[in-house]
Amino acid sequence: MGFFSNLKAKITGKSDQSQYLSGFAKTNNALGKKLRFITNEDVKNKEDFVETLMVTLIESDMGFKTADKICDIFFKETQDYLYLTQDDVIDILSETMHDIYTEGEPVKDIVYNENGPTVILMVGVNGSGKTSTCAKLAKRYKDQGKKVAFAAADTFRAGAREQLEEWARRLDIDIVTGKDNQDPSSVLVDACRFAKEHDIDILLCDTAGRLQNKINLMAELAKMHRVLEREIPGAPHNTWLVLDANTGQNGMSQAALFNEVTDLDGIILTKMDGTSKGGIVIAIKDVIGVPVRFITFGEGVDDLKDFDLDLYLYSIIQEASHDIR
Ligand SMILES: Nc1nc2c(ncn2[C@@H]2O[C@H](COP(=O)(O)OP(=O)(O)O)[C@@H](O)[C@H]2O)c(=O)[nH]1
Ligand SMILES: [Mg+2]
Repeated sequence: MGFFSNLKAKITGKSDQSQYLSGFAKTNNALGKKLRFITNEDVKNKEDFVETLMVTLIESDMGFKTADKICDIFFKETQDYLYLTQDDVIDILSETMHDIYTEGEPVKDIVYNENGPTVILMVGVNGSGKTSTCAKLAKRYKDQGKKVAFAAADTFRAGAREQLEEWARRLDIDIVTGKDNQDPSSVLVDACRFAKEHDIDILLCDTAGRLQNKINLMAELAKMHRVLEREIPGAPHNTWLVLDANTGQNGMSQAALFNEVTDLDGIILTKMDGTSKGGIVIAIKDVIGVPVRFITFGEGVDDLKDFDLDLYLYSIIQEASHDIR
C-alpha cells in the first residue's frame, strides 16, 4: 500500500478527523489540488518540475529551506519523474513531509508536575491568540476533571485582563489578576501562591506580547522564568509559543526569536481555519526544531485540537473532492 493510502487507513475513525478535514479545507484546496496538478502540467524537464514543485511548496508556507529539502529528497528517490502518476507524487511527497517532521530527537511528552500545580506559560506577539487559547486549554483541562486557574500576566494591553476575566467567569474557573502596568512577574508570583494554596492542577499564564526588542523580551521572559521556578520547582513546566498561522514567514521569524530568548517546549498554531497555507507546520519543525502541540480552528472554546501528524498530512493533501466522512 502506498504511503498516502496508508495514512488514510490510519486516520479513519479518529475522533478529530472531521474537524481536521474542515479546518484544513482551505489548505487542501490550495496545496492538495496543486500537488496533483503537477503531474498534469506541461513539464518537459527536471528544471520545470523542480520549479513547479518549489513554487507550490513555498506558496503553502513551507519556506525556501524546507521546500528545497523536500525537492532534494524527491529527486533522490525518483529518477523517472516524468512518468510518475499523481498517486506516486502524493505518496513520495507525503512520506517526505512525514520524515522531515519526525527526524531528529523524538518529540517529548507534555510535562505535568506530579507534586503540585503544572505551570504553563503562554508567550507570543499581540493578537496571535494567547488569551483565547488559554480559554480553550482551560476548557479542555477542566473537561478532563482538572482544577484550572488563570494568571492574567498581560498587564500592559488595555482590556487584556478583562478579556481573561470574562473567560474565567464563563468557564467558572479561578483567576489571579494584577493592576494595569503592574510587573507581570509579580502577578505570576501571586498566581503561583494561589495555585499552591488551592490545589490547582493547571495554572495557565497569559502574558503580554511585547516585542519591542530582543534584549527587553529576553529580560522579561528570564524574570518570569526565575520567579515561577522560585515559587514552584520546575516551573514553568511548559512554555508554549502561540503563533497565528496566517502570518507566514513572519511567524517563522517570531518562532526563531522566541526560541532564541527562551526554551520553547511547543508551538500552538492558531487560526488554521483562516489559512490556505498549512505548510508552516513542517517548516517550523524543520527550521526551528520545536514541535506543534495544538492547533486551533476557530473562535469557539472547543476549537482546539491536539496536533496529529497523520491527520494533518492527510487533511492538507487529500483530494479536494474526496470526502471520507
Ligand atoms: N478564526 C479564528 N480566530 C481566532 C482563533 N484563535 C484566536 N482567534 C481570534 O484572534 C483574535 C486575537 O486573539 P487573542 O486571544 O485576543 O490574542 P492575544 O493578543 O495573543 O491574546 C481574537 O479575535 C480571537 O477570537 C482561531 O483559531 N480561529
Ligand atoms: Mg491577550
